[in-house]
Amino acid sequence: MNTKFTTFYRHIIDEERRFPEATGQLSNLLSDIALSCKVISQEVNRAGLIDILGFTGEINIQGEEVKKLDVYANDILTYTLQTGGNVCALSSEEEDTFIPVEGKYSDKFSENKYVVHCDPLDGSSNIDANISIGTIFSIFKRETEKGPGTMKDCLQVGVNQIAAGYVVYGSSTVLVYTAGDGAHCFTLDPTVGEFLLSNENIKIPKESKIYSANEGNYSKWSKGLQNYIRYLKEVDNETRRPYSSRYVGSLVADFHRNLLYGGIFMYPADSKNKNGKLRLMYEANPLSFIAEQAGGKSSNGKIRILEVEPTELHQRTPLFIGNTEDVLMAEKFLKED
Ligand code: P6P
Repeated sequence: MNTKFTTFYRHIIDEERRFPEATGQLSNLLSDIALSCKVISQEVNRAGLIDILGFTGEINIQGEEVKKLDVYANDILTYTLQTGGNVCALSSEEEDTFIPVEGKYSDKFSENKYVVHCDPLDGSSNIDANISIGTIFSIFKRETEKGPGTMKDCLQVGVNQIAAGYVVYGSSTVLVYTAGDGAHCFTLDPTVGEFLLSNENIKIPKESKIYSANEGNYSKWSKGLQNYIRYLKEVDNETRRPYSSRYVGSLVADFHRNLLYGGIFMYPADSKNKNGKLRLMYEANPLSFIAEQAGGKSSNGKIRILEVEPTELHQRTPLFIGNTEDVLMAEKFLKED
């Protein structure tokens, strides 16, 4: 495909053509999300210039100080999703519970078909240091027939995802998404305001030598995990060890680098946080869908993330994601526990 002028919208319309029964709602929904992220990108890039930095003084459900850009990104995304006519329910890291959405049209063919889980601005603690941050989204088809969505529509296992993606607000703004037919990367050209295809059908490089983890938590990790980290630091040319440690502390930035360069990202459970820190529905599930579409693997250390049955909207999960070979090796060491 001539990537020079393949916009995100052109790409999703071409994807839609594969499904004759498509009503166009998914294309419209993905388009709405992309538009929201263009607006968020503007604000993120201007944050240093206008007095939008600093704290609103509010505390979100995660017990974290909420920065104004978090609130802004959440407002933009939740407004767009609620008014777009394609979503029956949505959840956000910034919202205590899910938001049911009334149907916009009457006939059943255009019943709001989708559910969206999102992290409007992940890594926001890095905003003031100008470190890359991002938006993550996960899309399911509703389970109920019609009307406003319910918790049943929201709490679905990851394998049910219809589409997923993230946007990294970094040196440039890139969007990576999958609708189940490969993972594709688009770069925002701010002069025309379009996401242009920059990397189609991304595949995680076969051989990696990067690991990403917050080793400040080492003393709280299990023996098996400590042994795995020590294994990665041993010298063995055949297995490309020692690996390089790369950790930004912003999930989308760490994940995106490993997706393109190869590597394993870990946010494990520890003695203080039995389920780790990251959230299943709007962090682990969407990135796991993308990782698998790119030929990688993602697990909670024992089972495939996409097969973890959710019980709560904001539930946490340990996460090991990236090269299949690396995730399998990590799981092998964890079996020692
Ligand atoms: P730690 C950022 O706050 C975040 O939610 C993710 O983006 C990131 O991967 C993780 O937390 C970093 O956590 O404990 O290493 O600072």
